[in-house]
Amino acid sequence: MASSNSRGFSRRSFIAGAAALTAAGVLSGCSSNTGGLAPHTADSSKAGTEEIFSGSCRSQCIQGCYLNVHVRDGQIVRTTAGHIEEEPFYEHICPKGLSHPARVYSAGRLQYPMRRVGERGAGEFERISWDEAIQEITDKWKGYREEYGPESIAFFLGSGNTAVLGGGTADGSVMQHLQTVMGACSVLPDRDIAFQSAMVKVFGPGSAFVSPLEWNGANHIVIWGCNPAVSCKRMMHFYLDAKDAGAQLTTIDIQYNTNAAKSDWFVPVHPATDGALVFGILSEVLAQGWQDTEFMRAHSEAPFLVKEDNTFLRMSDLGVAPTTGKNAYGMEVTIDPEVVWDEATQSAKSHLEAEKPALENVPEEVEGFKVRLVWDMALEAIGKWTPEKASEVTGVSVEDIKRLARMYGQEGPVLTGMNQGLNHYFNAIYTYDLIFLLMVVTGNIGKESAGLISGGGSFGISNSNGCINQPSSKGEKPAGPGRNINWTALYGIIHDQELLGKPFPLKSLYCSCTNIVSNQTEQNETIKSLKEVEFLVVEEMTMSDTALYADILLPACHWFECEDLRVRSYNMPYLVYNDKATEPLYESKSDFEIYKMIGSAMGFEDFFDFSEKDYISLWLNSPVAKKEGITYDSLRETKIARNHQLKENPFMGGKFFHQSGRAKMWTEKVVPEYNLGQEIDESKEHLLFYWEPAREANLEAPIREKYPFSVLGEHMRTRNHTQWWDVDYMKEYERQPIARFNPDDAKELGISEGDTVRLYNDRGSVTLLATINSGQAPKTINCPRSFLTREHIDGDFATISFNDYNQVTRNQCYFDQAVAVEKL
Ligand SMILES: Nc1nc2c(c(=O)[nH]1)N[C@H]1C(S)=C(S)[C@@H](COP(=O)(O)OP(=O)(O)OC[C@H]3O[C@@H](n4cnc5c(=O)[nH]c(N)nc54)[C@H](O)[C@@H]3O)O[C@H]1N2
Ligand SMILES: Nc1nc2c(c(=O)[nH]1)N[C@H]1C(S)=C(S)[C@@H](COP(=O)(O)OP(=O)(O)OC[C@H]3O[C@@H](n4cnc5c(=O)[nH]c(N)nc54)[C@H](O)[C@@H]3O)O[C@H]1N2
Ligand SMILES: [Mo]
Repeated sequence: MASSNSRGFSRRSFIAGAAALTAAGVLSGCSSNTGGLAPHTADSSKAGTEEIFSGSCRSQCIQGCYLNVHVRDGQIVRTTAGHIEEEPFYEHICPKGLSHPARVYSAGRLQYPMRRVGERGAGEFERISWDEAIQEITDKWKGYREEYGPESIAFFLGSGNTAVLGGGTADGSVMQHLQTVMGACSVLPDRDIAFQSAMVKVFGPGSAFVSPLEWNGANHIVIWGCNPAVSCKRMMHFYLDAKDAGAQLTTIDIQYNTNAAKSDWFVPVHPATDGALVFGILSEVLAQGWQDTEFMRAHSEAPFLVKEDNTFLRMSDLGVAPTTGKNAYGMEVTIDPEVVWDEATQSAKSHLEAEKPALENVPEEVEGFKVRLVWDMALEAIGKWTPEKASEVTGVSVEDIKRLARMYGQEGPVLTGMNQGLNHYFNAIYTYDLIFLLMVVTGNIGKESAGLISGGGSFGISNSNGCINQPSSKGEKPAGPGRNINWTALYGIIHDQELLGKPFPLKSLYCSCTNIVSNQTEQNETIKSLKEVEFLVVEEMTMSDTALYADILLPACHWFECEDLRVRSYNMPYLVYNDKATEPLYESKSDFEIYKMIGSAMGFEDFFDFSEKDYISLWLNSPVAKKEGITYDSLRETKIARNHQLKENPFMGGKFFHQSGRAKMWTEKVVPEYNLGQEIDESKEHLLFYWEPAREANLEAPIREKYPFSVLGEHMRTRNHTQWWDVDYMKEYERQPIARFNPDDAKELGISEGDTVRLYNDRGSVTLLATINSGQAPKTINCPRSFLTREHIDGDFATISFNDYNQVTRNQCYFDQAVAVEKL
């Protein structure tokens, strides 16, 4: 993988940008570089000695490493990997974790509350006191609530802090409690959704990931459309350990990257054509008879029968009254089992009772109903493909498609590692559906060392609902959350003050733990929203691109300056209790304190009548925490606590989380995840064996005549999204935005290493430096993303994406974008 070659790169743009900002006063409220290191009143008895506190990386890099925070004379001096007695296997730290002192003492940190004095976005602020800030926010909000109701205020909670006392989207965070108490709306980030949606659709809700403890037993591990060497560094250790233990490592990607270099086999594929690749693989699997028929018969919906109205034939159709029972979560549900054709008795039976559910030779009419067998429909869909046809669409050779078929069909167990690389396209939902189906058809799931690898998800331990809905100390219930606002709908609501023809007087937006200007699609649309919304509050650690637009800007402290509990599981199956290692610098405060102050000043003090200990204890009031014996006091002692359930293979024995216990292949009723009045072509959604190309990343898309290149923005090695932008060490490795070109494309465009280029389309443009790398696929460009606007030579990478969703899935499509290139 190319590192940004410093030869030919200039700092001019960054320096010029910084100077302009200072002149405009943008960096007011931020510290000078060593500001935070001003003399401290150190406890003289501890002078020179180092104390170690417990900490963790709380950004959403899907790793959540456990850190030791070393403090000397009241200063954070370094970080090291925390020790995990039970499983040293999980002890890691990466350069981001190692550079935390530079974040704590960064010049970019916000120091005190501020009020905007210039244009929105100009970043001109005046210093105000906390009392003034809270007064101004709550005066405005009380007014809006009185005039327009609680839904006139919306919260955007991002992934900046994955802990429960502060927390953006973390399960059951105090932030979510505040929103629920106020009855405020949520603006949904709508990121990374297709992967999760497809997973829930095919396997049912719940954690679906195989613990790294099982990986060594796999024959094959496929890194499919994700970039662990950069974006999941801890996981990369596990991948390489498994390779050392004998697993063959394969990378399927649109570019030759570090994962590919470390793999036994690299399969390059055209962008967003992985679904077509699966069809090619499946056609070969079937041609060779390598499908796992018995697994499908017992553990999938392949033998189910679909009636003319697209619903399943059920026992109630046969006159058997439904019963009630418990689903996989212990919830009372109606049970009306699906019917299959039982080959053994040649009769219609409940799938729970049939001896041998048929996968062929099912009568066209069963018990008076015209039916179609799900597996027959799957065969028809797969039958439209051959390895040759898939090869044409995907660019993968026929030989490689056949080799993948052999791997999945004959050489299991196979573990399939995915993350969000396939997610950021308009057709993502179909891609994931198909890869999951490949796992089901070949029986590479629900068995030891077979299944899905990824990160993310909740810890499976929390009393999240209890936290969010915690009654007041007087016993009143919270109002309950207001409506969810899809990201694509936000600007329309702000501008028109209505949604789908009905009034929606949204007046104020509160952003915490997120930098939406940089991180949501189609930046110019985002900026329009932020310019037009009546009152914008941003709670931030640094002067992010979003902070520049705030009417009131609140300084949040660094993670090491407050007590908290990191609660996302990722591939770190331990909760990590975070000590307050030092006092918050300047006037910054913890998210916990800020939310409590706002909630109380809004008149909801009885809902915020809790201490850190109370809230964490409530969060731990769950069956799993009790079973594990985890309490607030035990956590303060041990600092970390494992959820041992996460060791279990979630589908062992082919038990899926749907009520039928089977993996899905057919959707009875198409229910889109969002309603913005879109038209829905249901024919694409019933049978999960469906694929269509991406919108702009597709090589054949008409738009490619005008905009010949698709652009990937892989996540940066040295940042977590835009966090760490203010850490200078990291810029030694990734100094400023670059665009990576394939050598042939560069030649055709007349571009040499270090040239300045502009990428543009109808939505936006970005000017950056070119680098040339033969690992880059032709007609694609890769711009590692996460730079702030001020770091670009001109424009911003985030302006070129589109802000629109697939008909059923609310999913931001960061990589589905085409541009033309101009050499400057
Ligand atoms: N250092 C760092 N780590 C991070 C983050 C960060 O910003 N920085 N962000 C975190 C978050 S929230 C997330 S969601 C994850 C994302 O984690 P990943 O999904 O691992 O990260 P991406 O950078 O999106 O990498 C996508 C990979 O998919 C490939 N790819 C893109 N399109 C296609 C395609 O159509 N087909 C195939 N087969 N491959 C394709 C790309 O070439 C790239 O190698 O990373 C997390 N970890
Ligand atoms: N072009 C493009 N855009 C993308 C992606 C992509 O692949 N390409 N990936 C997308 C994905 S997958 C994701 S998950 C999103 C992530 O998007 P965001 O959730 O917006 O991620 P961050 O940039 O980490 O922003 C978090 C902000 O929270 C602040 N912060 C950190 N800690 C705290 C704290 O304790 N309290 C408070 N109040 N604030 C804090 C940080 O300073 C930072 O500005 O980005 C998305 N954007
Ligand atoms: Mo993400």
